[in-house]
Amino acid sequence: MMSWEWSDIFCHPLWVISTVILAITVRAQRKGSWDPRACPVSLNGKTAIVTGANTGIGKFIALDFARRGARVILACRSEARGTSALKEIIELSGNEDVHLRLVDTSSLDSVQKFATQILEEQKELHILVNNAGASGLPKGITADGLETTFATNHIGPFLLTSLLLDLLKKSAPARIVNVSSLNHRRGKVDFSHFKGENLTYVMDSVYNHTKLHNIIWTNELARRLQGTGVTANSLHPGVVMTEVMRNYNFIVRFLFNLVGFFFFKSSKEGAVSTIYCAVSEETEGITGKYFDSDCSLVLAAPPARDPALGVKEFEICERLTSKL
Ligand SMILES: *[C@@H]1O[C@H](CO)[C@@H](O)[C@H](O)[C@H]1NC(C)=O
Ligand SMILES: *[C@@H]1O[C@H](CO)[C@@H](O)[C@H](O)[C@H]1NC(C)=O
Ligand SMILES: *[C@H]1O[C@@H](CO)[C@@H](O)[C@H](O)[C@H]1NC(C)=O
Repeated sequence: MMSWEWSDIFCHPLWVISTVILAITVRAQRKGSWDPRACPVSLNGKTAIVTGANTGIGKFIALDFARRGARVILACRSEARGTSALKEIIELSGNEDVHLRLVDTSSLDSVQKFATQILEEQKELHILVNNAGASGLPKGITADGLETTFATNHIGPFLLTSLLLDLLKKSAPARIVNVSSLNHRRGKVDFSHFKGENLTYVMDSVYNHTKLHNIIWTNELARRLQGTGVTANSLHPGVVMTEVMRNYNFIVRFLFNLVGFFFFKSSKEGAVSTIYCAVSEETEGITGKYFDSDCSLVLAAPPARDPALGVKEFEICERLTSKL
C-alpha cells in the first residue's frame, strides 16, 4: 500500500529546483527596462504633485522628482505617514523644496479643498501623477453617494485633475500621468458601478473596473488637451509589492508577500514606468497612450480606446462631480 504526505510533493527536489529556475528566469526578465538613473533630465524650476506619495511606488516617484530638483508636493491622506515620507524624501534627496498637503481622494470635498489650496499656493504645475489608489476596500458608499473604490481610484482623481487643469495648461509643457494597471483588461464598463450598483466584490473585480475607467478617462482627456502642450498618459506599474494590499487579511497578504518575493517588482522598480512617462525625453509630446511596466508602448484594452465611451465617461464624471 502506497502512502504519501503533502510534504513529499512540495519538498521534492525537482519541484524546488524548477521553482528556483523559474524565479530566476522571471527576475532576469525585468532587466533591460528604461533606467531612471541614466536619464539626465533635470526638473529644476518645475513643480510636481504626486498623489499617494507616502508609501510604495508613489514615494519612489516623488523621491526621483526631488532628486531632479523639482518642487514636489506629496498629496497624502494620512498626516502621520505623509510626514514621515516627507522627512525621508528631503533627507535622501537633499532637496528642501518638498511639501506635504493632505487629500483624501475618496471625498469630493477633500479634493476640492486640496485643489483650492494648491491654486492659492502655486503659480505653476508641470507634472501631475495620479498614483493614489486602493484595492480590496470593503463594500461601501461615500458621503457623496459614490461607490468607495470608484470614488477613491477614479472619480476623486477625475475631479482633482479637472480642478488643476487650467494651472497645468498655463504651465505647458506639462504632463499628466495616471497609474492604471494591467488589471484593467479584466474590467468592465457599466456606469451604474459608480454608485455601487451591479457590483460583485470578488477577486479584485471593482479595482479592475476602476483601472479600466482610468484609461478611458485619460485617453479622452488627451483628446481634449490636443494642442495645449499638456499630455495625458496611463501606465501599468507592474505587479508590485505595495500597500495596495493593506486592506486584505493576514493570510492573503502573507501569500502575496511570499509569491512576491520571487516574482513581483519592488516599489522602486514599480515606479520606473511612471517616471518614464513623467520626465523622459522619449515620452515628450506623447499623449493618450498606455505604457507597460517595462516602459514599452502597448495597446490598452479595446474599451479603453473607444472615443465614444470616453465622451460618455467625461459626461458622467462631470455630472457626478459638478454639485460642488
Ligand atoms: C444595474 O442595476 C439596476 C438596478 O439597481 C438595474 O436596473 C440595471 O438593469 C442593472 N444594469 C445592469 C447592466 O445589470
Ligand atoms: C482582476 O484582475 C486580476 C489581474 O488581471 C485577475 O487576476 C482577477 O481575476 C480579476 N478579477 C476579475 C473578477 O476579473
Ligand atoms: C487619470 O485618469 C482618470 C482616472 O482616474 C482620472 O479619473 C484621473 O484624473 C486620473 N487618475 C488616475 C488614477 O487614473
